[in-house]
Amino acid sequence: MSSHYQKAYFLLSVAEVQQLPPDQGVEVAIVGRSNAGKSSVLNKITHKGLARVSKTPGRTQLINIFVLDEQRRLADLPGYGFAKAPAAAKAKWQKTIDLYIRQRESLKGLLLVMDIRHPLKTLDRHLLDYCEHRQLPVHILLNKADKLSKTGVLKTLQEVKKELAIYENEITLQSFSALKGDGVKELHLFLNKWYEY
Ligand SMILES: Nc1nc2c(ncn2[C@@H]2O[C@H](COP(=O)(O)OP(=O)(O)OP(=O)(O)O)[C@@H](O)[C@H]2O)c(=O)[nH]1
Ligand SMILES: [Mg+2]
Repeated sequence: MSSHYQKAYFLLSVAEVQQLPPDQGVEVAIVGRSNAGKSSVLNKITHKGLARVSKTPGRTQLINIFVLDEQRRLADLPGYGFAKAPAAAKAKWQKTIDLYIRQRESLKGLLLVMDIRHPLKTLDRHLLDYCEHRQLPVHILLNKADKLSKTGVLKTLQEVKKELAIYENEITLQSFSALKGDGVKELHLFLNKWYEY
């Protein structure tokens, strides 16, 4: 059922992990390179207009917390890999994400959003290495699938899957289009498991 997700509402934005809401229940975080479509994915799985979608990459600099119910949250994390970001901002991102993943006990797993045309970039791999180290489950969305043919989508899914075989933590993947809505049902079903709906 997608109704759980349609009820989502924005709670707050924080710059520091210390400002996050109480660490209880289940939290799922959306991560990925700047411009991969994190905010668009969030809108698609909840409702339109929840997260701001920007045309300028690197807009989401804060951790935005959305609430599904008292025990379930979604966190939209700042995007990484924005070439024009100052070094200080990049360092800050790394520190924040590192702290967040390390300390957040309610964090059930990461939704890693990648542009299907540019999967597994260096920073995505760093993040996956880190998640493996911390034994954190990751569900990968190959977003913007509308930009490829059906064959192209299947081919990329296979190639990425092959590359993920080296990881020992739980990693799953699917194609997605925040534009067209392809993959939403599959993602809801997947999230239902993490949220124990
Ligand atoms: N064609 C296509 N475009 C998409 C899709 N998802 C997102 N976009 C576009 O990609 C751009 C970036 O989307 P955002 O959702 O703002 O990306 P983001 O990852 O949240 O970006 P930051 O917050 O800057 O890190 C926007 O112009 C979106 O309209 C998709 O599935 N297909
Ligand atoms: Mg965003």
